[in-house]
Amino acid sequence: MSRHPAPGWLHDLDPAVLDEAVRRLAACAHAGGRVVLAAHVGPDGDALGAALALHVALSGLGARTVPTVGEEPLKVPASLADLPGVRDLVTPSSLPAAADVDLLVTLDAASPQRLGSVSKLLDEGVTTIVVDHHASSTAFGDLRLVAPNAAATVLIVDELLHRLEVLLTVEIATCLYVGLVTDTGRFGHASTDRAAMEFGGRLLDVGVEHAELTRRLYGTSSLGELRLLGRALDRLAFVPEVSLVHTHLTADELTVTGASLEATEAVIDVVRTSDVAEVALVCKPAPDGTWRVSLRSHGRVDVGAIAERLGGGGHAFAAGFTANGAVEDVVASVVDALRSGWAPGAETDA
Ligand SMILES: [Mn+2]
Repeated sequence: MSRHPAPGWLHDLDPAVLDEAVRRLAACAHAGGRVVLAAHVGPDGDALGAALALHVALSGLGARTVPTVGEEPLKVPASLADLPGVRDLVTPSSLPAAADVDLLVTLDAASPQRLGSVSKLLDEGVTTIVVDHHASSTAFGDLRLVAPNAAATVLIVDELLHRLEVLLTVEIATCLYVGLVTDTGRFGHASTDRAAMEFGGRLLDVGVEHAELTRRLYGTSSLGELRLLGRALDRLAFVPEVSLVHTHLTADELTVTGASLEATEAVIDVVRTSDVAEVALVCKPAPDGTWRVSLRSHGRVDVGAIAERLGGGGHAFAAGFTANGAVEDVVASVVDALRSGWAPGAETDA
């Protein structure tokens, strides 16, 4: 049943827990049970791709699946709006009561907080399978499939589907591919390994239209988004002492340019290309008045550790946290964290 060769990240998982998760999912599907599939709030391609791949596959096996994101109104990034199953997403207020849910599967969410209001199902004791690849994952859930060495959560989902003997359709493979290509930075991040590359190859074999998907994910910007990028780049600042390049956006700029909050996600991808800085930081205004702070590292600094210290989380090379107050103070808190020592361990490409 296992792949040739078995992917290295598989060693992160407890085989007994993996078997039990597969057994529960199969039993639930065959009994027509109800499974809530929860992507994290502010869903990215990996979270949404993982949830929707499971949604399409498990519903095909007979489960009554409820894919969801723990926030409303539901905001799916435009680049992900055409994913198979996206129209089936249910808002948290329309979720079934805990008593009517047989299983909760959380996807790419490192903590209950990342589940938004779906976390109430956890609190109410619904049996929960955690599927994730964040090393920072907190100890929640009943069956934990957390593989920090997996380049994306969709790889773990693929393993589950393989063990459930689900044949990948183009629909399922498309969801999985979007998770893979976004979380590996188009196969460019240090997390990209042989398992990720081979997974991509298998998905192409299924018939994923990868060039069209990549164009939709990365190759299109509205005028508002480009203007927003201009504003952000215009106020770019460099702190040589800690090798940090940083910028921010204001809520007014979002309004004036007509760009969506999701468009701000693209800013960090440009800022991080700076050739002088090890770490990139972008502060984005969230609708609730807080700052959503994105951090990226080229590999010598563990920005996941810094984000965690500031109340957030993520990976060694890509992380984030939420902050209040003046943007200068937010930047100062990161400078302080960086000044207190280069966080070790990121260079191993784990
Ligand atoms: Mn992920």
